Amino acid sequence: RIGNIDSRGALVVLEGLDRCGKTSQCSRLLSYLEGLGHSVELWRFPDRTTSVGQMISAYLSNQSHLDDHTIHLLFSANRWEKRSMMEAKLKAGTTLIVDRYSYSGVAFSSAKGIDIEWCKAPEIGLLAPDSVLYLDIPPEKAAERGGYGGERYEHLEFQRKVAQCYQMLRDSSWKIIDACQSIEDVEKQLKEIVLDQVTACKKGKPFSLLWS
Ligand code: 2DT
Repeated sequence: RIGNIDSRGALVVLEGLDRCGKTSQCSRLLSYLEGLGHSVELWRFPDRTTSVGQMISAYLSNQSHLDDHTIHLLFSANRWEKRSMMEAKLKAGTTLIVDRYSYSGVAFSSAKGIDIEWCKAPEIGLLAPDSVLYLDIPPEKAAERGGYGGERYEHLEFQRKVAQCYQMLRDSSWKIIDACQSIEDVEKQLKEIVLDQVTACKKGKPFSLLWS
């Protein structure tokens, strides 16, 4: 606590289709903020290191088969098991750059035809991001980039459905970034938005919860 404000870290989430460039932008943001002397960590969901995460990983690599609702709840459980650590880090002043979050959870499951409200329900009460950076790319363009790794969801047809489902989740915390631009141009825009959020959270911007 500085004076009478609760200074904290920012919760910044990157979302988008496979091959939109999320992961490399996350690491660029990490080094940028570190360079400015901020306390910052890179997180990703699914977090495959936990026991729930290992079940998810086996499912994604087609080593196991699970009912669509079951895997949805496991993805959500994987966020819930990290929730208290997330809140503690933010309160201690650490900014978290998070590669995928509840929006992936809802977009990928509702793309299979599960009701969107049902998909959102288990996410209620998780921390809401201060900013959702959506790296916008047409599914065809992303597919052209190649390197789909052969995991369960890495097919153009399914990615098209996911893109439509993401559209329905946009709210005021979203910033849509054109991910067809050069890596450097995308990076420049992301840095500006993230630095603004880090500053706002240092000044005591209150937490909010999903799903709002
Ligand atoms: P990567 O590890 O390559 O990002 O792929 N997914 C992710 C879901 O279906 N639900 C979720 O809640 C999350 C976080 C997106 C992970 C794959 O898992 C999908 C791609």
